This record gives sequence, C-alpha cells and structure tokens, in this order.
Amino acid sequence: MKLANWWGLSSAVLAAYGVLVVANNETEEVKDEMAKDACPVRLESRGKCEEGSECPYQVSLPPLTIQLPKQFGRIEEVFKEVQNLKEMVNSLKKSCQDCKLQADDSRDPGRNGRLLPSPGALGEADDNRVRELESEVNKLSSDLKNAKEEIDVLQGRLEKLNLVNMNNIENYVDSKVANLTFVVNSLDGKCSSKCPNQEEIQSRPVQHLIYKDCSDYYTIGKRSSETYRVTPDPKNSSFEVYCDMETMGGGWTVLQARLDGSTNFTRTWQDYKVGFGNLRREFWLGNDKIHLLTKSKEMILRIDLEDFNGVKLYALYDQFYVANEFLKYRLHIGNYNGTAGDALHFSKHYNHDLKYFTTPDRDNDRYPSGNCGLYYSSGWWFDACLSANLNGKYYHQKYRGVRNGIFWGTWPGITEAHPGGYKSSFKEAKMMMRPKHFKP
Ligand SMILES: *[C@@H]1O[C@H](CO)[C@@H](O)[C@H](O)[C@H]1NC(C)=O
Ligand SMILES: *[C@@H]1O[C@H](CO)[C@@H](O)[C@H](O)[C@H]1NC(C)=O
Ligand SMILES: *[C@@H]1O[C@H](CO)[C@@H](O)[C@H](O)[C@H]1NC(C)=O
Ligand SMILES: *[C@@H]1O[C@H](CO)[C@@H](O)[C@H](O)[C@H]1NC(C)=O
Ligand SMILES: *[C@@H]1O[C@H](CO)[C@@H](O)[C@H](O)[C@H]1NC(C)=O
Ligand SMILES: [Ca+2]
Repeated sequence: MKLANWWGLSSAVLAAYGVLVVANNETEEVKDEMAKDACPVRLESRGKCEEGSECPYQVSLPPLTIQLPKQFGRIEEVFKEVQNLKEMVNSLKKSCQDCKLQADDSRDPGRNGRLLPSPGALGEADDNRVRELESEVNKLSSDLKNAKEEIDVLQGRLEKLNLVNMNNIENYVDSKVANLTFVVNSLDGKCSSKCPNQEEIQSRPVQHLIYKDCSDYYTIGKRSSETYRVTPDPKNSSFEVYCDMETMGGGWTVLQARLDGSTNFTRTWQDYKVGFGNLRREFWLGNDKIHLLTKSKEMILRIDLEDFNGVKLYALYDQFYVANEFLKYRLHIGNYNGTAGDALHFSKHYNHDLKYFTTPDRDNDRYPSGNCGLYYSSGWWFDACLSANLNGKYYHQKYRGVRNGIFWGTWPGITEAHPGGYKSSFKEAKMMMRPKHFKP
C-alpha cells in the first residue's frame, strides 16, 4: 500500500534529518563534553532566511563560525508540512476507526437485541443509517485521497531535496567537521592555559586527527616522500597513498606515476576503479579513491612530464574533481598554468575536460564508431579521441604505428613528422593533487 510506504519513508527521513530539527529552536547551547563549562559551543538561529541572502543559522565555536547553507531553512519548511500532514492523517485514521466502530455497534446483536440481519431484511431506520455511514465513508475516502495526493507531492519534494541538497550539505558539513577537528586540536593547547578546568581537559585524550590527504601530513611536519594512510571521507575506508613532499612545496597526493614500464596500464574498468600497480613505482591510485580525495577538499592538479632528452615540464590546473562511478568518473579541471602546455583543453574538438572515463572494456568516449580506450590501450577521459593520454603504453624509445604511448599533445615538437613515422614517448609522467588553499 502506497500510504504505508510513505509512513516508512517519512519516519526514515525524519530520523535522518533529526539533527536538523535543532535549527528549529531559538537559541540552544550545545556543550562540548570535553570542555564542559569551559568552552561553550553555540548554535543560533538569526532570523529569516530570504532567497539569495546570507544564511541564518550559525554554530559558534570560538574562534570558529560556521554558516549553514540556506537549504536548512527549506528542509525545515518541508518538515512543518510533513508534520501537519501527519496530524491530518492521524485524525483521519481516528475518525475512520470511530466510523467503523459505529458500524459494528449497529450490527452488534448484544446491544440491539437481535441477530445479525440479512441484507434483504433491513428496516428503514437501518437503511438510513447505512446510507449515512456510506456517505461518511465516501467523504472520508475522498479526504484520504486528497491527503494521499498531497503526500505524494511532498514526497517528491522531499526526495528532490534529499538528492539535490543533501549531497552538498553533506560535503559542506564533512569539510567543516574536518576543519573543526583541526581547530579543536589547536584550541586544546590555548584553552588549557586560559580555561579554569585545565586539569580536567588535559586528562582527557586528544581526539585523533583525521588525515584526509598528504597535505595534512605535511601540516603536522612530515617531510619525507613516501606512503601514508589517508581517510578522505570519515564515513568511508582509509587507504595508502604516495605523498610527494618535495615538488613545489610538497603536500601532494600522487594519483598516477610512470617511470619504467614495470606496470601494464592496459587494464579493465574494474582495475582502474580500484587501482593497480606499486605505489612506490608505477601505479594508478584508483578512480574510487581519486573521487573520494577530490570530493573531500577543493583540489588542484599537477602533471609532471619528462622526455628522453631530459626535458622536464609541468602543467597545473587550478581545479580538479573526478565524479563517482555512477557518473562514469567524469573529469572536471580548471584553468591551466605551467610550461608543458594545456593539452587537456587542446582545442574545441580535443578537450578532455568534462569527459567520462573509458577503458578497453567500457566505452564512454565521444568517438561513435569505436572504443578509444581499446584503440589506444588505455583507461582515460577520452574525447574523440585524444590530445593527451598519460595512461598509454610505456615505450622505452621512439615507436611506430598507432600513437598509443604516453602522450601530451602540446609538448614541444611532439606532433612534428619524424623520419620513418617514428613517434616520441616520455620517460616519466606523474599526476598529483593538493588542496587549492594549501600553503606550504
Ligand atoms: C528548544 O529546546 C528546549 C531545550 O532543549 C526544549 O525544551 C524545547 O522543547 C525546544 N523547542 C523547540 C521548538 O524545539
Ligand atoms: C578552518 O576555518 C577557519 C575559519 O573559518 C579558517 O581560517 C581556516 O583556514 C580553516 N582551516 C582549514 C584547514 O581549512
Ligand atoms: C598488458 O595487458 C594487456 C591486457 O591484459 C595485454 O593484452 C598486453 O599484452 C599486456 N602488455 C604487456 C606489455 O604485458
Ligand atoms: C565509499 O566510497 C565508494 C567510492 O566512491 C562508494 O562507492 C561507497 O558507496 C562509499 N561507501 C560509503 C559507506 O560511503
Ligand atoms: C601561473 O603561475 C605562476 C607561478 O605561480 C604565477 O606567477 C602566474 O601568475 C600564474 N599565471 C596565471 C595565468 O595564473
Ligand atoms: Ca565510442
């Protein structure tokens, strides 16, 4: 029954949003257990949230202030409507029960002193009573129908809010929680000198820091390039990554490396999804992990290339995001800066930005009559097909035939015709990311 489904959904949604209801309250003091009376944290509502205006809810943790997005206000509205509907449905249910009881009463032989009558044997009074009940039932059922329609509409709105806004809000809150962890830990030092209950605070263990990516390790003083364990999404698993703590200040989380051809990059969708190779040599970190890392913070992308003549150039993109598997790991890159040329946005016809990921066994490219991944032996964000492909085959020298080696289309001289149709390749390639606002 549809209605029953709705009840399930609504209570699940109410439970999931339970924390948001707090925003309903006027001013509430939330006391951190750790710092009982010492350091109060406040969540306040500061008046109406107008479309397009600043948002009214704020959590204050000295000296940190979080502005909650205005969608919170909309969720609150929907809550109220759902609450009203719940009451309406409850009262309808109750009157329906009353009505059923009355109908049972009129048939009760103990009360009316006679046996249950057959339908043909009803008296006129019973007829009237039955008609009355009938019309009451009709009215109730039409009320119920209206309520159900309204519920359907609201359900649609809730689902939409859930899909559209909860993702943003979740990311937003996640990032703020990560920030809070930092702030709380740094406050711990300051607080103990100012606050009265310092002994109590000092005796409690400091909450373990979450290292979301290599820049967090850099921040706590790690300076050697090696593997570290990161947890970009506190709700998801943690995993090992290789950190480059030297290039341009360090703090880089490496997502791809080529240097000797020891790892085969002609791989399936599943391999590119989970990652493969050796983190200390050649590898692809894995599209799921790249997604989690680029989702946890605003990232930039750096690509380092070296050819067999020892020329080293780089490309820097001021934004880097890889969508989830459902969105086929779509690539989002920002503006270019650097020395190697902007091969990812080569031209209108060769542009890797906003392209889906393709592997030899999964064709999501823009080339209609074939699979670019299969043709170029690689998993990559192919257009139709390429002006860059850092996951091509590793050639130790010049090669002939299909241009399926590591390729960067803006490299000086790379597209010039060589005698004998030879194509040049690269000795080393590396792709890595770092939070946009990271300052080494
Ligand atoms: C506001 O919070 C107080 C104390 O936590 C509680 O007693 C009250 O019912 C809340 N009011 C609303 C409208 O939620
Ligand atoms: C955390 O937030 C504060 C204030 O909002 C800001 O100054 C600080 O740079 C942030 N820290 C990180 C690591 O994002
Ligand atoms: C790499 O793997 C592909 C697919 O399994 C295979 O066809 C190819 O021969 C391998 N290449 C090398 C150099 O081993
Ligand atoms: C963890 O991340 C992966 C990759 O994005 C995703 O498929 C999975 O649903 C996530 N798991 C949880 C518990 O969030
Ligand atoms: C590129 O980066 C350099 C070095 O950080 C900087 O000086 C320059 O302004 C940047 N150029 C653009 C177009 O952003
Ligand atoms: Ca295709």
